[in-house]
Amino acid sequence: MEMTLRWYGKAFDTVELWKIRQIPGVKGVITTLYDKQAGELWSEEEIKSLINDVSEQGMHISGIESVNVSDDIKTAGSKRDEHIDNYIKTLENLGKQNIKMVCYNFMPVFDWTRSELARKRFDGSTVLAYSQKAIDSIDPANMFDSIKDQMNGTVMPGWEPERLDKVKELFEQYKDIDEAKLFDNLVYFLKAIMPVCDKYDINMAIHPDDPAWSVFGLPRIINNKENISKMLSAVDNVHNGLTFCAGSFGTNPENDLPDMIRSFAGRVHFAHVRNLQFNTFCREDGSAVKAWSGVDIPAGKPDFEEAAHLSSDGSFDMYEIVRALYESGFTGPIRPDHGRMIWGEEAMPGYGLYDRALGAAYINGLWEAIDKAHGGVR
Ligand SMILES: [Mn+2]
Repeated sequence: MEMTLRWYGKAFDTVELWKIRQIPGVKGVITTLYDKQAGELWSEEEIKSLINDVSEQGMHISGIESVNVSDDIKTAGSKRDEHIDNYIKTLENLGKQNIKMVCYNFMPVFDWTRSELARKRFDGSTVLAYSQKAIDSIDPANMFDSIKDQMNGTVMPGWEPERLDKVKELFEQYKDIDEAKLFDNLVYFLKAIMPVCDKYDINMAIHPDDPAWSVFGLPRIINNKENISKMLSAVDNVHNGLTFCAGSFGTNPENDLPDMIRSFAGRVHFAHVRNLQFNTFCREDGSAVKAWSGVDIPAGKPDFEEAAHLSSDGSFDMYEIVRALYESGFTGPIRPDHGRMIWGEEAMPGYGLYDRALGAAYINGLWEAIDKAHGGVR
């Protein structure tokens, strides 16, 4: 694996690259052209300039998160083929610059959903949190208003004001899209881009839906082992792979994360590693669940908050997650995911420097220990 950190680019990120470079073991960043709209072409010049911004700080780009997929591609809208052409050319331009991992998602309307961006924890840190009760009481058209004051003046990915202005139109665009149609549109997209991925050896890494169940009645197709298997076999090409996001799949405690990692060995091209603390959880019918990690979660509508990466701070067994990555032969970029806001830092919620740096150090420690227990082969 290669330890990396996500970075939103010079113009958008509150965290500077020279600081990221001082995190032990981090030489690569995961980045994007943050001001590009989904469906737009990324020119070679723009990509070169991004590479230059990173390399002048002594670092390199380990992958792109994300090249966003447009709503027309997701809904088979009138501009689908035009946008797919642009996507193919973008991949070609990235491939020519030796960028070989591209993360994307196929979620309708909202890239991810949380009800709070700054819930206070027992230690005074603040974290992103999800309460089903709160979500159930929000009109999706007002979702942006409900959290915009918590963004610390930043623009969060998937929550750009110009996009959220169009929320009603977006819901209209998705009204006839059920899970089967969304899946067909994903397969259509993947089949169209596989030739350019084969040519440049680009690993596509779809990001799971977050949370891993339907929100506001929107369809969800990348949320559990069964659906991932279906997606990987529908386009059975090694370049059609997965971002294993522990925090997203893990929103459903019945998703056995180590088992999923092992089952998808060879198709996991990117890993997001983080921990969640469950306060309550139940299935839609109200029944309690047994969490894969063995922790007891009181039954009740889903309520979880993001925790520090350390296992004992949340509900996941992080050692088992990292061990499954190691033992399944994972070689791609890995990054700590959302961090808590600590030590008075003001940054994009989830994307401050301090707690993500602690996360990187902790994951590196787990990896080293697991590697040495296996004889230090990697
Ligand atoms: Mn993630």
